[in-house]
Amino acid sequence: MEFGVGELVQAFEKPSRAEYIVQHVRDIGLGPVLGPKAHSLATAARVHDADYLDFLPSVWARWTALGRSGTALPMAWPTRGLRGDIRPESLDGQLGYYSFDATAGLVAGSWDAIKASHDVALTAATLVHRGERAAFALCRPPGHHAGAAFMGGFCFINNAAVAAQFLRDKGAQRVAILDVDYHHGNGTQQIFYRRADVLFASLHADPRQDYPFYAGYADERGAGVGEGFNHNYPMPFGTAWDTWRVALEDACRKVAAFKPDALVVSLGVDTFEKDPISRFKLKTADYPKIGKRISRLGVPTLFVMEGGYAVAEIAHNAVGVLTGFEG
Ligand code: 6XA
Ligand code: ZN
Repeated sequence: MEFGVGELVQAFEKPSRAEYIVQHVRDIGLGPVLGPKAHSLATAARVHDADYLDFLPSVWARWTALGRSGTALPMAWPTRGLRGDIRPESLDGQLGYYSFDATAGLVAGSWDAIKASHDVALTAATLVHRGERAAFALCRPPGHHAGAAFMGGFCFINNAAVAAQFLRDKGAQRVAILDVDYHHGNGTQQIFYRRADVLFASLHADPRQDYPFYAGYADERGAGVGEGFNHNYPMPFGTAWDTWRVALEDACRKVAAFKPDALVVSLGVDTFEKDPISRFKLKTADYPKIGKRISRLGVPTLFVMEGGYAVAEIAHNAVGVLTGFEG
């Protein structure tokens, strides 16, 4: 469940999203479909704080030990003027301490799904490391809103960030992350904000108008040695392909100038005109064009699934990017 307008509603981020996509991949014979191989959290610990990674698997047992059921959700946050430097002992306090919103609820199977999603990303990243031109990590839950020590926006572990760090640790000198989801990848941005070895470029809804509201503005360009390695392209409600593609072109030029050894694409298809929670106007026919442009970068590419909630069309849109990439 998640907070809807005035009530708790069935979550938009649901299993059928991935089921439709994998079925379509099989139907068109896009490539072998592999299950995830279990990985340790060692790479995740290089982009997330250790205490946050200890907290996540503990939530559900602690929630039920309090006699609760339903969905574990935070209800208080250390906002401006409060003591964000203190980690409370209470589970309710810690849920707020480790989140930036109330849209990352946990239920009984959540940790297993979070860990499996992380394993999917690392299994696919390994294929790219071993020389595949591209691989697709069909992750769910998604990851790009998760920061070093916070969850939010259906995200817990930042799968794309873990994969990028993995590729760095396996020898890639520079890794670029291109985030084409409708929402700003605020977690990914935060994780790499002070680094020059991982470039982050994100195309998304203007945070003045849409979630995540408090990050994603064009003047966020990185800090310290990372200054100039973060690029945001906020766009207004109603943005369609003719405008969106100009931002994609600019972002791809930034990526090319960076000369990355590997590229991670945070692939959200909630830019779709019929997406139930988004306000861009991309059409199904636009998605292969995204893949084609990314392919022209000529960089080994890992696609990591993020958002997209128009379930009937999600498979054609997400897989459309991949077939456009394949040419
Ligand atoms: C919360 C919106 C969460 C956005 C999730 C998403 N009302 N992120 O698709 O990419
Ligand atoms: Zn999204």
